Amino acid sequence: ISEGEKRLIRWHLYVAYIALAVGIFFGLLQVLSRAKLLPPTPLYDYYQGLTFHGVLNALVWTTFNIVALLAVAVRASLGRPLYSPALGWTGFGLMTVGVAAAGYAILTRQANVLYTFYPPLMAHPAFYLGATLLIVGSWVSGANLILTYVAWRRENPGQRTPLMTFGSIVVFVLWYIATLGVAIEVLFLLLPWSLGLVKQTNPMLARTLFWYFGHPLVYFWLLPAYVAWYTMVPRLAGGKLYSDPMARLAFLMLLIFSTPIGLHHQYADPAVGQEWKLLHAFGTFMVAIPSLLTAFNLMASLEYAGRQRGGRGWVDWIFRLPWGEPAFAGATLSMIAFIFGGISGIVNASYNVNLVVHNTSWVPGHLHLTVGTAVTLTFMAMATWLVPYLTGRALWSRKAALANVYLWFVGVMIFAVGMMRGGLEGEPRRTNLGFSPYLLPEWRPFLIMAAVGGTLMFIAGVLFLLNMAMTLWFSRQPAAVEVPISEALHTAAEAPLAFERWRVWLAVAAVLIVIAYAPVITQVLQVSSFSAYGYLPSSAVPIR
Ligand code: HAS
Ligand code: HEM
Repeated sequence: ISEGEKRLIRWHLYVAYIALAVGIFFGLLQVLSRAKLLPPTPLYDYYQGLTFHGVLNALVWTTFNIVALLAVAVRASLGRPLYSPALGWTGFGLMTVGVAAAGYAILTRQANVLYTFYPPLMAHPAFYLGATLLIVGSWVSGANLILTYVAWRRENPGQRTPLMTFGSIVVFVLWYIATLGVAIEVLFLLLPWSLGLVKQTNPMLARTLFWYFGHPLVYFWLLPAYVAWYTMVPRLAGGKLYSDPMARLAFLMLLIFSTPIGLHHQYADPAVGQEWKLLHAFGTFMVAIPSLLTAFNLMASLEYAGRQRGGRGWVDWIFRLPWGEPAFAGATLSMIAFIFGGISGIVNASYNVNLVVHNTSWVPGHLHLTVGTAVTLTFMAMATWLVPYLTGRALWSRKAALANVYLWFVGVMIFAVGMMRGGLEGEPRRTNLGFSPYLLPEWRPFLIMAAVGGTLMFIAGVLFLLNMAMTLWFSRQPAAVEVPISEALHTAAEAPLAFERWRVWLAVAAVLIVIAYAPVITQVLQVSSFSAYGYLPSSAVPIR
């Protein structure tokens, strides 16, 4: 990998780390403020902070990390240079300008609309423009990886695609399909409305388009972590991936089932019929299956590694795994957190049970176990070899890295239990409970629990950022680090050739999307209308 490529990837990480730093700072303020542990000050606006928190953590930290990690994965597994440095830098430039534009709107309190930006709350046009540029930039960066793959395919006809690249290509194909929804929402509904070209909009149509995008978005976050779990962790553990073909099957199932299920975020919405919500509920159970396959495949891989290291009996192999190695430990703790993230997701997906947890703090409990830990902690863990790999310098502190991953895990388990138990008592999400007149006494212990867990996560995040900054700029000890690429027990040769017929999978995905969404969009257009004026978050008077 050339110096130029390393520089491009490092720049993605700089932006990701700045986003995480600001993002978790607001996370700490939120969790303290909800527990009444923060005095009121005009300097801190809860919804401005929550918008920064959602946007910077869930959209910026993730996207920049994903582009960086997958660029390394594709580059290393194909063993050929990335297609075009110019495309790579253009993608990075567009994404960064987008973040700056949206950041300006949030900083000046003109976009307190949260990371889901539901109308009729209206943001400054710079916010929507920024979101568009972030997405367009990621398209360009994704195109660079896909073109690298196409060039490799031409040079290596008939060869199986390495699993690392296979997973990475699925991530970006899924991303292109998903972002169509939000691109239509922003370009045709929100931007013209926020610019004043039209006065009224259709919130139900906007929400439906948003969640067409919003659910596959969560797999855009998750699948790069799966790439790491399948193709890097077995090697880090000193073993092999149990089954390469089963991993490919899981990626393909996620590709086709992740989009036609967005209505599970809208069970409580009007304008969509129950029959379609139920169909999407069944689809959601289908999309859990590849994650269950993943759980089985990874567990078998970890067991193989533990036994290779001398493990005997039913549980001894677990203790033989390299728990003192930060990259392995962080990624495996992420998997353990994801078991609970997955269970809570299945609770959410269960149509009638969802009515108990919807819009309560249960949902942020779920999302911090998934994107906030399964994904984030995996990225942190992978950074412990990735940053030394990119700089050629040793990790500044292995102890800090270990403290980082264990502390984050302990923190999130406490935080998530607090949030989720509180949610079951009716504790709402998206509310500055510390200043609300209706804080129920039974929520108190759970709010305190979440505050303790959230503070531990914050300390862990600071340790991570400190370790990365020191490694990037101050570590002097040279290190020769390689990308950990796992071998498999059941190899790619056992996978059906049909797995590489991308056109067929795209066609299947398209058919499922049409079945799941054509009647829904028609229905939404029939029963809702473009009649909502915009509101600024600061005022109950509509903007006419
Ligand atoms: Fe979700 C809401 C359903 C997965 C993120 N989700 C959210 C929101 C976010 C989010 C951000 O049905 C909030 C959106 C908002 O702001 O309103 N989610 C699911 C389901 C899954 C799921 C069924 N979610 C994710 C992932 C996310 C994510 C992944 C981010 C990365 N979610 C919902 C629903 C809602 C929702 C509803 C709406 C709630 C509402 O009412 O608003 C499934 O994909 C989960 C499947 C996962 C599993 C777990 C497999 C376990 C594995 C680990 C194995 C461990 C090993 C370790 C091997 C079945 C793979 C072994 C260790 C040793 C030591 C041996
Ligand atoms: C929401 C705390 C890290 C993504 C929240 C909420 C709290 C919180 C208390 C709920 C606010 C409310 O509903 O009123 C924290 C703390 C963190 C942390 C203490 C670590 C120090 C992260 C990370 C991510 C993330 C790493 C993603 C990568 C989100 C998202 C929401 C959220 C998407 C929902 C925002 C919304 O409802 O608009 N966080 N968080 N958080 N957090 Fe975090």
